[in-house]
Amino acid sequence: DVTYETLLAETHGAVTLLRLNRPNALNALNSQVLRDLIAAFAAYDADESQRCLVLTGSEKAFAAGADIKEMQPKGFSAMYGENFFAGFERVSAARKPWIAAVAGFALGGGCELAMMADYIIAADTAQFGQPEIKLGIAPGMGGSQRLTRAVGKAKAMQMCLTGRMMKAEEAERASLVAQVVPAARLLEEALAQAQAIAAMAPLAAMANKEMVNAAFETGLAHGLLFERRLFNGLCATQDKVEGMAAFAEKRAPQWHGA
Ligand code: CO8
Repeated sequence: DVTYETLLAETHGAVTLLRLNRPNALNALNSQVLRDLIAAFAAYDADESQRCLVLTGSEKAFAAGADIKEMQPKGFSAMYGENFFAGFERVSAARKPWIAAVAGFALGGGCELAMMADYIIAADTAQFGQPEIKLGIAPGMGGSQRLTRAVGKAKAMQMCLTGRMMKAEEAERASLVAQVVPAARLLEEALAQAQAIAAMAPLAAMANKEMVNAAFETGLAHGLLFERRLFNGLCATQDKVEGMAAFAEKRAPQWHGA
């Protein structure tokens, strides 16, 4: 298992588990966390033995936002000039599937990081929010866009303008999270789902992810065409032949990843 300064990484068979690990700052995201996350996600995407990833935090906080103390001295020139926090796109651009397992606070950049996941599983203790307005700023890692796409304008606007937090149960009702589970079972449940995904044909997993994501980038006609092209493409894989043969023969498939 690799060690990062701000991240604990373990492998559980074909599943990578990453835990944000800055307990003294409620996992606030600073430049080091960003570097560690980019490295860990690059390693995951490149490692053929790894088929799904779970990103989690602590019981108290997934992440309480970007690190306010690091941002405090930075004005426009520094933020724009350094392209501060550039590179987070590489986390959202992971080609392979990943799940955010959120307990406690997911605020500001923490909420935005969770929303970069393919989906979120929340503990019943989870609280989501975009409280940036209280600091005289606004979301900067995708929150205004991804939250609005997830929960719609009314709730996104209310959360961004008032900075209020949304608890797990409401987050599930509002489709921000796929599922809420008791806090004690969060990791077990996320890892079980990740193992199930990891056991699927890997090209099919990437294609499923890619086509659902295309729904956010295209109109319906192009999205449907994109889906059909990928679908037809998958029909040229060995794993399609194997998957259908295994079904017909009432046995478990043996994936080739090809
Ligand atoms: N940054 C830095 N340190 C933090 C942060 C943070 N976001 N959140 C908590 N901490 C630190 C606290 O300062 C405290 O440290 P210390 O013990 O040294 O004083 C420690 O973590 C524990 O925190 P609290 O004592 O405050 O714990 P509480 O349980 O009392 O409160 C809260 C928990 C409610 C979560 C509270 O900590 C809080 O409000 N945190 C800030 C939440 C916030 O405003 N987040 C948004 C930050 S802005 C942002 O994320 C912008 C993202 C876009 C960046 C784009 C760049 C291009």
